[in-house]
Amino acid sequence: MTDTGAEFVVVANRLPVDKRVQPDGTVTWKRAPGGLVTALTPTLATREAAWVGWSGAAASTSLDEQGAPLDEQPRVDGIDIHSVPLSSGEIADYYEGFANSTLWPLYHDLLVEPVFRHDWWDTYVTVNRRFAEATAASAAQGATVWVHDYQLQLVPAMLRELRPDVRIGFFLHIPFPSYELFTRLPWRRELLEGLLGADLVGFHLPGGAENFLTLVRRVLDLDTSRDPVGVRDGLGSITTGTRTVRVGSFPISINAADVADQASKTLDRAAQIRAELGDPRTILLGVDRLDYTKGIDVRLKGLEGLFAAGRLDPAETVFVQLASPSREQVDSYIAVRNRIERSVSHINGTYGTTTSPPVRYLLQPVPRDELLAYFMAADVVLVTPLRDGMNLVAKEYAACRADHGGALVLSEFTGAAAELGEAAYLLNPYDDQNVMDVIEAAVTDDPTAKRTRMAALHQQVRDFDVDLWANSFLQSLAGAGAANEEIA
Ligand code: GDG
Repeated sequence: MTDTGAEFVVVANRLPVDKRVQPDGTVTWKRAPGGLVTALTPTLATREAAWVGWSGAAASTSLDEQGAPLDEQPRVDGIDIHSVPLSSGEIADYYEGFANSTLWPLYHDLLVEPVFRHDWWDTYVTVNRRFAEATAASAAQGATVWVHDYQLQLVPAMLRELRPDVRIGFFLHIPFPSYELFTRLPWRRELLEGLLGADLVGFHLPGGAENFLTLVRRVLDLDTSRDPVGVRDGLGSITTGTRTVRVGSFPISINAADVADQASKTLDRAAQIRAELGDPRTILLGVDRLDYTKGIDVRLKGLEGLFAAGRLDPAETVFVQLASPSREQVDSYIAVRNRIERSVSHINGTYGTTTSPPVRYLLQPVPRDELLAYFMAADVVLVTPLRDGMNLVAKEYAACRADHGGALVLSEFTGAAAELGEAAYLLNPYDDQNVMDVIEAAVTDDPTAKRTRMAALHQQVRDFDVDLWANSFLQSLAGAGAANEEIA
């Protein structure tokens, strides 16, 4: 780190690096592949940058309640890494508890019952303060700070108090709920006030931004704009005592050109995958973190229904589900995993043979190149969440298919449906009949119609890529920050 701190600071729950401790005790840090770090690479490369986050492992020493010091600060690929330590108790209460058993289900339409616990909330406050302090210590005078996601909603206000000189942007990667859902939270005021420390609060969709404006107006009694919020444009605004907070919609995307390029190098492996699967007529594919929001059970049920009705032939169809393990200590994740695994073995037991089960299920992360090869091998990719902020898998598949092959089945309840809904095979995951009809259509439709759809999907993700997301957010943040500095 320079003596004066970084001019651009990313604050996210997880660091973009993995820490490895060798048998002799030496520590090495390696860049971890991840959506956010890929998205921000061009921005990080052009400025003196820092990243504040958690390593993913429990701190070995016990932590001071009032805010433990940073544990380590390596520099990896030109980025100053500020590792925020969490004890195993804090991981249980802040991460598995408040973030993933309270906020995650509440913000995803109560797909499971959120748990409200005051002790979890207290730890969320403590950990958010630790992140804010680490950020305050790492940012240069007048720096731009970009805080990410639901784990850190109190950081903007805490940081503003510590460092009134910095510009603060906040982006939420998951849906933002309606007044009726959000106000169940005993800490609704505190969370809204936390976000209002930012100069710009961004959401994927205008709907999330508008929910936020309504909540601020009704819960905090502040003046807000009432016009519809546009996409990357037509920002909403909130007037607090001394500042104007801007509110906008910035749909995240991917580096589509890079994904297409990488995917084009996997064609041999894609052909090999097809052969290894027994060269079936149709390969269907699902790629998800194993999460109850993703609707993995929805697609399994649809497939089973199609086999049962004789509308798809299990002898000619293989469905590959690549599931990466996620939040494995949380009860609701254990439950959905059990449901999925029961369903997989039921389908294979009923419709398979000993040598050719129609479902191939992997519960392990797959290397990036292998994932792209699966996208190239797939005739249909099934993206069927019950609720999803955006869903990058849908965009990655569209980016891979520069050959205009394949077909995308996409749930209406993803953010991606707002942009890809016209050309994808759109379904309502809550309607059993519709799920079966749409999967069947994506398999059996006329090849020319499918190519036209995929050409449109591919063009959409090429035109609206991740640079547009990052640049439009950061430009809006610069404008919002400059306006507030003038007022001050
Ligand atoms: C949150 C929001 C929003 C998955 N399995 C493997 C693997 N992946 C990669 C995918 C994709 C990423 O993980 C998952 O991104 P999603 O967007 O689909 O979902 P969340 O993790 O829930 O992300 C979501 C996102 O934030 C960004 O704002 O879109 O709505 O919930 O890139 O390809 N990658 C590899 N192996 C795997 O096994 N290499």
